Amino acid sequence: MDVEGMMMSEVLTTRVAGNIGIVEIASPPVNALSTAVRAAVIEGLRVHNADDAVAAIVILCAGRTFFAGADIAEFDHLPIKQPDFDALMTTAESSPKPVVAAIHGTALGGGFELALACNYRVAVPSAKVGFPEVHLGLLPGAGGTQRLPRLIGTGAALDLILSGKPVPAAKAAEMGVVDLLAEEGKLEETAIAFAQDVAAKGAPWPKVRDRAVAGGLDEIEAIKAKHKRQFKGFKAPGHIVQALEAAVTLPFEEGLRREQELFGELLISRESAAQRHVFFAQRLTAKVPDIGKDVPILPIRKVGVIGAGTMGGGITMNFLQAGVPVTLVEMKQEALDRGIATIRKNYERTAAKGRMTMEQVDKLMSLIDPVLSLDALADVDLVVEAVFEEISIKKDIFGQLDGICREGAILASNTSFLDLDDIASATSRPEWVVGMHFFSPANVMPLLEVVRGAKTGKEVIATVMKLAGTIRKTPVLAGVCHGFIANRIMEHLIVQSQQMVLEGVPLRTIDKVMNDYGFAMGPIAMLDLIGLDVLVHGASGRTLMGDFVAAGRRGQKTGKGFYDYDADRKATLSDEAAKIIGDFATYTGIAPDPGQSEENIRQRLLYPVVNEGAKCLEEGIALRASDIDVAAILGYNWPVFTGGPMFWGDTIGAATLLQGLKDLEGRYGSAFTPAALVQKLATEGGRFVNR
Ligand code: T1G
Repeated sequence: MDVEGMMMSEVLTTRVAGNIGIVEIASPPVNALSTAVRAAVIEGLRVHNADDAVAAIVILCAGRTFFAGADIAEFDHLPIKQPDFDALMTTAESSPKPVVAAIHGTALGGGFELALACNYRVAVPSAKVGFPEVHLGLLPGAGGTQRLPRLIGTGAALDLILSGKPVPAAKAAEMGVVDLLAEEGKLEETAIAFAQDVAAKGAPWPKVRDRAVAGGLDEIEAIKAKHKRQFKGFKAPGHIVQALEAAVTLPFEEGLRREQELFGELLISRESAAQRHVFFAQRLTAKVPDIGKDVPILPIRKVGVIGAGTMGGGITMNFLQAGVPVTLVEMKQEALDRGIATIRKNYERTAAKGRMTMEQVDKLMSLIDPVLSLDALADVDLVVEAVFEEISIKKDIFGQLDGICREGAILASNTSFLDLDDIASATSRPEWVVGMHFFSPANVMPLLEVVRGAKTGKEVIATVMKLAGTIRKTPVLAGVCHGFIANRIMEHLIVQSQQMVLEGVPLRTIDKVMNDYGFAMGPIAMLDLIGLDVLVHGASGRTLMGDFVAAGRRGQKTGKGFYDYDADRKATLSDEAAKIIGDFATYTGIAPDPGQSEENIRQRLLYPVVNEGAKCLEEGIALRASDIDVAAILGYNWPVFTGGPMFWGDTIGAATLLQGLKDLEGRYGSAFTPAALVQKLATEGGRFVNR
């Protein structure tokens, strides 16, 4: 449709400013390069190249950002439709008139690649460019691995692509990626003026493809070493290296073809499907079906944290970093002082690494109001209780808060497994009580389980789910049960590990099986890291952990637990630990079975986790299977390239899972009794994760 010399379509607007043709795309939320958007850009370029009045072309986007990459969802529906990315890049790069990319927001993935296929790039300082594909188990598959090294050199290009991190426009300008920085708010006019200049200067206009690649294979080796931790279990980093090697050794067109081959292999890989699942899963968790945008979000201007120990201190730091003042309550001055000192020490350690200035440390610390009485919480908007995991203590505190806090204050408990409804019953306002379960260290681990009590109000849930983003956490809604979601499903891995240890399975074999699956740390090593005294808390009767603790073997923190640890925390086997295990095995009378196969160990550790996730879905404890995956990945570092326990369960298939559980149930009892949902999916051929 032609309106005042403009061609409008759903996503494309072409207009002319003087002798400059503008291709404007509007495809919210992030102008992802879907098939329609690719076609629109090609059409816009065609229109302006056919218009004799146009001397140069500017490509820009409406809304919050320049193209933020491919439409990731499109990769679940292969083959990629025409016009594909190669058609788009070729059209831009072969334009007879100079093309300028005008970048704001985040030009990522294919968006960055389109900018590199243009002759020039103009950006505002707040813009960023980058290749996050590695986080999706992919590589820049539209020429990025071939063009970027022609601009910034092999090593810098490989580093940027392997890191997956965005680069601020000013840095990109220093690197030669951005040709001109525009003033904020003046991107379009600056890009138009720049285009007029280049048009006036006349052809030829530079093409990235015509530049030589600076830096050889030696640079690749050096950067590979820097990123070596990334390679274990992941497929994309190795393919990215091969693509950069092609850029160094092959002519441009052949390098493009090699990149396409490597991209195609990744696109159909299980790892990429898993990582793309996690991308969407993490953005789904905040959506609660019965809580719409009409439910009010309450302002959280001031927070109270009760308990200045490890958890309370970490929780406090989350709010300080979001600029929210915290009234930190302890019962004794000495504990309060210790808590404050620990927070300061954490920040000073960050400052020592150059990631913060001492002025910023002091500013953050100034947001803490340390107090010794709950009465100081009368005016806070939210209280997060982080005291000892003892129900009577928590109920007493909530009973006091009921009489102290203002009406409309949210009362949250950081309990990791106690009954939130029981805690809420200690107040006259259970609709204001919610669980905010952080994972240790609370200022680092990204998962926040938001526990919805039977009476928790919708605005409380809506507010806390939104607040999670403010304190840079990913929220997962959980119902009330022992352990909520992450601890509940992962408890099986800990219980089965101990059982196998008592059956005589070598510690290192158990850890190796989980390392091979993709966990950075095996379950036995993890127990030593958590601390055996922490795990023994609340247990009744004699336990293996209790025997270790009695022998002074509390884990890494004491230099000895299941393993012995040297000054570098390197683990070695311990005769003393072996004796403790043997004595306890004799005490329990457990039948020795030291020769279990690695496959049996793997199924015994992982199948009950998936099975418990199925029970969480059946009971409504978790909203969706992908939430369980996010909880396991962010709470326990479940290997992201498997997609998480439920996505992985789908990968092996419900029928295989069911048969495996039945076999295990026959040998090891009811811990492996298949959930009804597993039986149902096995019968129907269904999946846990449906997107
Ligand atoms: N595809 C599809 N949907 C996307 C998307 C994408 N690339 N990026 C964001 N969304 C959706 C997201 O699911 C959410 O949807 C909404 O947009 C807002 O996102 C060919 C192969 C751009 C920094 O990996 O990093 O190009 O929940 O909540 O916090 O070689 O989104 O509202 O329904 O994250 O402001 C490479 C991924 C793709 C960029 C904005 N590009 N996106 O963050 O918003 S592969 C990426 C992001 C590729 C080429 C290769 C972020 C953001 P909903 P959001 P945000």
